[in-house]
Amino acid sequence: MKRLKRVVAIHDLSCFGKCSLTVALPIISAAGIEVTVLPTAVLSTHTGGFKNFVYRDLTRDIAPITIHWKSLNIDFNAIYTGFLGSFEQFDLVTKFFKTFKTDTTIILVDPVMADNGELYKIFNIEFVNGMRQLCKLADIIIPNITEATLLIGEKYKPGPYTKKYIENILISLSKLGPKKIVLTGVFLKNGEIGAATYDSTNDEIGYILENQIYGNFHGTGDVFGSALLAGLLNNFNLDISTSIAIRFTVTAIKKTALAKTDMRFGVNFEQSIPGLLKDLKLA
Ligand code: PXL
Repeated sequence: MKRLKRVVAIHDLSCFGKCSLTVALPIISAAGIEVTVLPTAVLSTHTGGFKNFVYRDLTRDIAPITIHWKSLNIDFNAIYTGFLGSFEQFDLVTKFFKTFKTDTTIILVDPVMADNGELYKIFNIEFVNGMRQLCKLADIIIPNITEATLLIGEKYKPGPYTKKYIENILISLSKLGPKKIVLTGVFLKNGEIGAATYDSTNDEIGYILENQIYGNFHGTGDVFGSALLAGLLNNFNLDISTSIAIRFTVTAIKKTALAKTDMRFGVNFEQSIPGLLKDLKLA
């Protein structure tokens, strides 16, 4: 039996309100991939819609953790970054990439910083510049439309979008450096939602669109990113991995909407895992 592939997930640990590490760890593990975690911060809840959350920044632990792992000769098939806890973490994560990247490592950066036309309240424009630098080092980035427009320095525009508009964004993003882009929150007409993919190595653009379920469900970007990476590491291509991840995310949102759970609490991805494993041909 071959050894498991291994991902290192560099995100915060929001203890309540499923997102970031509390979804990356179970989803990627369920897909047969070992997950190492590097928490960027510990929060009592995520920052989306909760007040007075506890926020413990772990910036000063990142370098010693990197040095310790290097001394153990650990290697990673993929490095998956999400919510970073401070501006200083951009340099530390860049060093982490340099320390662990090999010819075959996939660096997937989710530039978590904004949604619905707004930067998350805890971040400022300097943070956007840091994220842009980090994206330059990635193989794949998975921004939503708000993050994408911030990265390329354009004004946010609410949808529906034209294919021309989306394709300009994808190409501008690829000019930053990453060869592959998955842009989320795309819709060409009202009532649908999904992603557009761009692979600059063969200049292919794809759209994966589903019926929209209204509401602002938290943590769905992380559910999507985790399932996408699970697809890629199980050897599916970018488009198939994206459609598997969208199906998984939409199923989880539907279950959550039916149960009328508080949208801040996260989505029911747990009971959607069997379907994900079928799509990944693991069950
Ligand atoms: O899901 C993105 C995310 C991750 N981590 C924290 C967040 C958010 C979005 O609000 O606040 C702490």
